[in-house]
Amino acid sequence: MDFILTDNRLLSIKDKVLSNVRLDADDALLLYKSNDIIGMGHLADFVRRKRHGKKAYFVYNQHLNYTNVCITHCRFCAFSRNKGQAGAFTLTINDVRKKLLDRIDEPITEIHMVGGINPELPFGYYLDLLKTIKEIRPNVTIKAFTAVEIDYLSNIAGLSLEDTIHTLKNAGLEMVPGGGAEVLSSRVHDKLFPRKIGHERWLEIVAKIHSAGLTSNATMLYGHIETSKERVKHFMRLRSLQDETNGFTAFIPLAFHSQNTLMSDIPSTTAFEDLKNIAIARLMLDNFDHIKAYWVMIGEKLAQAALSFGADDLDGTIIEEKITHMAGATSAKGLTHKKIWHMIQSAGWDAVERDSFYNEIKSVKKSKGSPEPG
Ligand code: V47
Ligand code: SF4
Repeated sequence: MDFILTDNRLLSIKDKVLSNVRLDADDALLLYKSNDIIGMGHLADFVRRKRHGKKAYFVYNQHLNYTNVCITHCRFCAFSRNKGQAGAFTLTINDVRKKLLDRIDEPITEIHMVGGINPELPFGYYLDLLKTIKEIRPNVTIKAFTAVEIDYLSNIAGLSLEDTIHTLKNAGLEMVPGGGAEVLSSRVHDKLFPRKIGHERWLEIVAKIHSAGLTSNATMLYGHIETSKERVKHFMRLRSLQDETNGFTAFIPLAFHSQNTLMSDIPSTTAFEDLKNIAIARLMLDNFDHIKAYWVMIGEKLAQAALSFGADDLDGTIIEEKITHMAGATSAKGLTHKKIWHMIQSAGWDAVERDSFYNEIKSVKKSKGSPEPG
């Protein structure tokens, strides 16, 4: 296999990739230092094709944010509000019911649900959320509550983490989204999100989620104050936990949007940086099956290109996104099934609709005149 590398420092990484040798932290740092984005993209694409061939995945999902009232005050967040502040909201169980019924005719397979840390809500509310979703849509997978929310729920329920996870699972929780990890670094934690759990607790909770038989995703919020070294440490921490539990499904790099946050002076990430993070994630996280290019954060067009830089998944239809749009995202708030399918096919990949666990729902080979589903 011939690779075009313009940075000769990447030759040793190429040799490792071709002979299936795990990259180390120094390799990752070198990749971050290098400007050879085509070279590293090519290597990441090689790894991605070995795993998934020409398939590129998406899911028909609906996002639900049950509250944006939050006492955690992360500096990077534009979504949260204090109780009573303009723009604050908390959905009642009936509001949730209505949001689900509004879309009941669409073949949604996943509900992605997260919210702020709102001290007004009792543990029973969270169980009611899960039960209501299952009552209205018995066949969807509920991917809900980050490790941060699960930590908080165990406090208010007065239960051990194990019992909290077990109770949520019995009420319908099937998978946990990757948020709340931010950057797994004490320095970044202390500066940006000191009231939220730190990396040790995040990893501990995720390990418990996995040992309870639930899978989860992992994210990394990049493009603020974190250094390359801290990003690399983040990858190494995730990779070692995955070696132990094999419970992670996908990794999702999240590009920081600063508008309306306490860090609004930080400029948007560049396409160069976004693609680089996707490629390095694919090369470093050799025990993660999937790397998602989250189109909401990097935009539809760049997400399409990211499929050739190591990503194999675009996430989904979403329908109503709040967290990134309140921070200035200019992407659409949701995509139709047809549009996301077209994004993938027109980039030269075979679009595969999947469920939350990457079981294939519909697979359409690109061929002249093949009808678009949906
Ligand atoms: O944890 C908050 C991030 C995350 C901003 O698991 C911001 O499939 C950018 O975790 N700019 C929540 N990011 C979103 C999330 C997620 C999204 C899509 C799919 C999955 C999955 C998980 O959003 C938070 C935080 O890291 N975030 N504010 C901001 N201003
Ligand atoms: Fe609250 Fe989450 Fe926003 Fe932090 S990122 S302030 S925990 S809603």
